[in-house]
Amino acid sequence: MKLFVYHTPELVPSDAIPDCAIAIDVLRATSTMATALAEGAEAVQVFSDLSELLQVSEQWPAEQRIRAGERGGATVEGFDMGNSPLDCTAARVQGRRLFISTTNGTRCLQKVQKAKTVLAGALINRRAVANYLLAQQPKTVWIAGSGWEGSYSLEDTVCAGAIAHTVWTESGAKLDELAGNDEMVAAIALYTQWQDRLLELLHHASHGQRLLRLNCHEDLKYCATTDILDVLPIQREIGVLVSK
Ligand code: 3SL
Repeated sequence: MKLFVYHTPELVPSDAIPDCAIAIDVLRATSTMATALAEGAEAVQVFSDLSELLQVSEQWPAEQRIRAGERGGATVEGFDMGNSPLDCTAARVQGRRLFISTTNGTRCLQKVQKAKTVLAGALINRRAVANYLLAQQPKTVWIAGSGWEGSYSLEDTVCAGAIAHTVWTESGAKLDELAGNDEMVAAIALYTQWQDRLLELLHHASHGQRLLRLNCHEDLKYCATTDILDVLPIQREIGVLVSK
């Protein structure tokens, strides 16, 4: 297995297709998707475009859908919810499809959607993602951070490092056998430096600070917690993720 880390969707190669791609948006899209599926959502369907989301979800029975829209961290007017994982309670999402569009996370998923297997990873389901890689041993794995509008995000890279670190230490592989690029080694270094202070790191992150200004303290706490959900969001058809 070779693990490649890309910090933003823009850095993901367009001229190849990996065996497995993992989209990461710790704050907060992939944390929200994992939570929705863990709480019993039927599926998560992702859109980069808000009007396309409205058009497609309109054809779905109203009582079986929930529409989540986020721009700049805030809920888009007219949508059922924004992008807080804490809003994904069973009472709200169970048996429903979550139609979601966010600033960066849904764009990242779309960038890797042609991979043979597409997963959504976050700190909260790191163990489930790592176990999948350890069991399935895909040859090439791309771990793609969502970043923020083309820029690097600390929280996505530390999560990439957390996944890569688990695979490295538990597979018994040598680092240079496993590393597909320098970014993967750097991501592991970031994770090992901060693994016991992930919440503090999220407070340093520029998007963490943006969310704190929006009073999302509890979201940061939740998204900084590792391995609390045994759920693996996996793409069943283009743009539609279900729980494996
Ligand atoms: O950028 C995104 O996709 C979002 O996750 C941003 S936010 O955390 O909802 O503000």
